Amino acid sequence: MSAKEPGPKPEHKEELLDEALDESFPASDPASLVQPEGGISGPEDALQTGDALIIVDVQNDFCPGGSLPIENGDAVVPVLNRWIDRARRLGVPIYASRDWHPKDHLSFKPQGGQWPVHCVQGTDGAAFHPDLILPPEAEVVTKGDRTDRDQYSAFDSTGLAEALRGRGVKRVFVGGLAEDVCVRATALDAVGAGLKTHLITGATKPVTPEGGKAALKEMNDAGVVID
Ligand code: VGL
Ligand code: ZN
Repeated sequence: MSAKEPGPKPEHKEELLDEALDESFPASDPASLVQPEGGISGPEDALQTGDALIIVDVQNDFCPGGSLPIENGDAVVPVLNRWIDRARRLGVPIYASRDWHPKDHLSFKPQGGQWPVHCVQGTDGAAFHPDLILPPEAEVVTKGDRTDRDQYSAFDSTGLAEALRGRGVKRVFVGGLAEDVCVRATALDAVGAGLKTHLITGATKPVTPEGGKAALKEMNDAGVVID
């Protein structure tokens, strides 16, 4: 009889550890990805002082289970949380737009419009996705709140361009929902407002794949940097 218990084989233990590391880190050398500020490196490292982060319509109705669900719409949330974290560390302003319709909005099918009833003011469907970590200093940009017209762009009659100019913002990073509707319109207007504009491709999803493709081309042709 040996004093030692015949525990699991060492090779097995190492395999488990390797698996655990692979799950928590995107690359094989985790230490190289840790930033001095304590973050993990990723595309959001492109964000710098003088930029702004624009998060478009990450609301329950545009996510699975909502009334105008976008396939994998909620997949943008963890990615945007990393961008928000980076923005907070740098003091970069964060703007979060919301579609905020009256219950008889002209874009709704019962009113003869194109869309199912969605993002009705004050409803759970109009709330931001519960996992989106919006800090208190994030500015909410409300749009689509007039009965008789739609506002796909976060720049449409919201004062956003003026607010960005007032803060000296020269470059914006745009993500959210939907890539072929409100993200598209917002990114195109950002270019129109003279801002260097980047689309965060890892943080946006389209209503339809074809719409997404067309929107990407259109944004690219307009000068949006497709990251
Ligand atoms: C949106 C459809 C209707 C959007 C808003 O936020 O992309 N899409 N209203
Ligand atoms: Zn809408």
